[in-house]
Amino acid sequence: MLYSVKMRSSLGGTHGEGGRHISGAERIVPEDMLEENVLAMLRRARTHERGAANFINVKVEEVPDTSIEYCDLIPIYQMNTSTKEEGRAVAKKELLRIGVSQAAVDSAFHELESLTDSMRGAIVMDAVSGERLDDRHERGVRCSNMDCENTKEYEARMGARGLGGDHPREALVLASKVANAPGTVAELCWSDDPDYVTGYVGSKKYGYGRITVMKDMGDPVGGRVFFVKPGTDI
Ligand code: WAQ
Ligand code: MG
Repeated sequence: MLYSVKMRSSLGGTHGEGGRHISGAERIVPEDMLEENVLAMLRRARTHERGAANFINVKVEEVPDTSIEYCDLIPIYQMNTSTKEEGRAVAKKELLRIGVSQAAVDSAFHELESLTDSMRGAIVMDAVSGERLDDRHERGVRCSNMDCENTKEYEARMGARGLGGDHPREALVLASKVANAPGTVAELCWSDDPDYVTGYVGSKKYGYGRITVMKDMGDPVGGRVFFVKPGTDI
């Protein structure tokens, strides 16, 4: 039997309402890994670089094997950049190459660059008109219920390529689920962890386009945009 473990944490609110988002994470793990994963998430929320959370919600739930759908991870390619300006220019070019319109690229960067603090989820955007389709403000839409099938083998292979650790794994798993969802054209992401400057442009067409520098060191504002085909049932 597998278990879903989900954590969300915040700082400064009451009962998790109104505070600042600190971090969220989720795994799907076998029973014998459950306790260590719950502890790892508690530790993560309390020692996060965005702040030590004072509200932490951990949810544990059985996942029936029959409810699981498998898909391949999208292939990784990398674009080396050294500044935020260079990284964002590369991301824009990559989105256009995938087939997102200029209007939608402009709209996405306008939305993300006018944030004063991070969102908890993603903006869903029409890949042609650039119109924002969700009405969830700073909550956005969260991609959920996902993990890689074999974490040990994954870590061994990715570690060997210098891509071990939580950030790349979680991002690649999320990007793969999003890229495989009906209607998705592309995804744009950079982290809200102040010291994590790497981001990516994801798509089913080309894979996980890792962009080494997409923001300034110390910047706590990150976000995601899911670009979808016009008419997609969101
Ligand atoms: N669903 C939708 N949007 C999300 C989710 C989710 N499950 N989790 C986070 N977001 C949004 C939210 O707006 C966050 O502010 C933003 O994405 C950034 O989230 O080295 O760490 O978890 O290859 O900070 C990418 C590069 C790292 C990894 C991304 O994102 C690599 C990262 P973070
Ligand atoms: Mg984060």
